[in-house]
Amino acid sequence: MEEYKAKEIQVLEDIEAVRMRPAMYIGDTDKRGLHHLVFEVVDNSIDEAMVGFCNRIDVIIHKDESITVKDNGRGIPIDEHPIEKRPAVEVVMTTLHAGGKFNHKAYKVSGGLHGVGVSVVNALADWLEVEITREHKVYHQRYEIGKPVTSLKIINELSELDDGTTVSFHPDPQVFQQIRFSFDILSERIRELAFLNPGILLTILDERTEKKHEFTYKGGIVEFINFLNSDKTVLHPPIYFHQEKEGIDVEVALQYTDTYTENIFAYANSINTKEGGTHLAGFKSGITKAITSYAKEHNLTKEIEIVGDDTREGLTAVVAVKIADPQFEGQTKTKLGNPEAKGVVESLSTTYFSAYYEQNPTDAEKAIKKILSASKSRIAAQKARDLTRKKELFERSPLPGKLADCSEDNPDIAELYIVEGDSAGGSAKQGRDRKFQAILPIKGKILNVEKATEEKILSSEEIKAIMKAIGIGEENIRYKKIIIMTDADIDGSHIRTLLLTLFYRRAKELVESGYIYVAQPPLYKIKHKKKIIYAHLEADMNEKIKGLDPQPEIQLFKGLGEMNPDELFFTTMDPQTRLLKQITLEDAVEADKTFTILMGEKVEPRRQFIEENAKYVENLDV
Ligand code: 0RA
Repeated sequence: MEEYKAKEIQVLEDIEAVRMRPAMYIGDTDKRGLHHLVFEVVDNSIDEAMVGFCNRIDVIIHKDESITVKDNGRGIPIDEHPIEKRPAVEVVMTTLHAGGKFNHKAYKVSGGLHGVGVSVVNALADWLEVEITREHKVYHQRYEIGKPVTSLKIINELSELDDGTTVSFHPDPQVFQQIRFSFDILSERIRELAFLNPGILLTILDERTEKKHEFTYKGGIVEFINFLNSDKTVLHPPIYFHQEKEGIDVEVALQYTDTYTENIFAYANSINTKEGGTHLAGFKSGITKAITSYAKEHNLTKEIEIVGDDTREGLTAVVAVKIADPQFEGQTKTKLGNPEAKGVVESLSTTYFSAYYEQNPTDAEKAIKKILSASKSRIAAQKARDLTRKKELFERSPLPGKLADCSEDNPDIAELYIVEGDSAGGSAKQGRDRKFQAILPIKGKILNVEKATEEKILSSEEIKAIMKAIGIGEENIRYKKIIIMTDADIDGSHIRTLLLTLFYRRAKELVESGYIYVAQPPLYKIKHKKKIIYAHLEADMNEKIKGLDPQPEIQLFKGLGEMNPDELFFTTMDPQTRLLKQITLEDAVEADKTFTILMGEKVEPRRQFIEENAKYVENLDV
């Protein structure tokens, strides 16, 4: 009895610790932390798959924002824990870090914020239910805010039932700022896990929308590369190696394309290390060494110096390491810190890629030709940059001339409107609140950076003005709200897409941080007696004119220029009344593919995309 009481107190203390400082366990209590709960549960099933007992994992987002994760593994053990005198599953669900006790894998998929254990999810869920099938018996237990509210009970027994574990939970609204799961965020991670764990079937179903994805890839990270590059022109087949050295398991696949973007995904123990780290540094320096020494030995460099950046232009790569005691660092704990990983990945990459290029000289030459053109473009761009820098020093005019800046210099408060056309730019300058709203008019179709070299990009006046105004490439950016304001027509959409391509390819952090917005000017203006009503959508307009006398006068705005300055401010720029669309990055893989398809060199995937998506177009104003 004393023992039992002591355990109960321990459980309460653990729950309290997690609820007092949830960020310590899951990063934050916002969007990231919310989705982390699901990954935590899925990771447990992946562990079971990695030891070979599970080949299917299903994730369901329910209408009430609860989640179910179901696997066909052995089932969490239900027998009485010898010391705790409670069913093992209850111990796992209620005690911090209990999971590890049952784990006998060589590489534990945990560390940092990851693998904190399902008990953390339980403590942060207003309810959680676990259902375990073992030997045709179904066991069930329910918890509320981390505490068992029922005992583990057999609720079914059927000979046809397979073993497995099902965990369902609902995040506690008292803990999380908002509870709304993103299908794209969950789906990206689940697809990634399918690539990293070849042969496992992972599915995700969104019951709110009936959207469903199923992922299974036998080819692992090589298939990942094929998937990433499916709409790009590739220069050679994917190159792949898998080897262990000094206790670190290293798997790398890479392929050069004719694009200008670098697309490298790095993982440590299946965790997407978005902030990079030692394994990524080792890979980068390994590939640079292999390329530069091959180029030198075969007299291919033509006196041009190749640097690391050049070797990654157009490079798609996946680097996945498994390491016994991973150290996760960085702001979001997604940077691998283990120093030993650098040397191991570097030496394996250098050795393997050097040998590959020696054996496949045609592939090597194609890659090196591409890299040399990157070097030339970089050197030319550097010269151009040096020139403008000198000019700027001389003229002392660091900000672009057509920027109408605001007086506020705190980037948390200051906003920049990038406006299509000089006439709308003029209205915006007159109508704005000059205290915190800056206006940068742009001429129209800016350069498509997807298809341009560094040199070409840096010689574009329009792009230079945008980068300079925001402070891209400088120490601090000047605005944390960058608002794209274009006409609601085809040209406007094109300009908006070109700007988004610029930000996504050249200043991804701005997109990742949620600093990019799109202004939503109204499409309709309804004059009724002395009242003026604005509406964004046809349905919205119809709703608003219901009950008014017939012949209300309706004007369709063709462009921003049709609004006078006060009207433009009131409808589109006034923080009290405006509607802004924030651009977020939920699925980086999908975003890369979309920009490649829409803005890249290949025509066929674009034609196909347009054909497939034409049915979603509602307003087409040509
Ligand atoms: C440890 C031992 C055993 C199963 C598991 C862990 C397990 C945990 C989870 C979490 C989600 N799904 C899971 N599936 C299995 C089995 C030990 C045995 O049966 O001998």
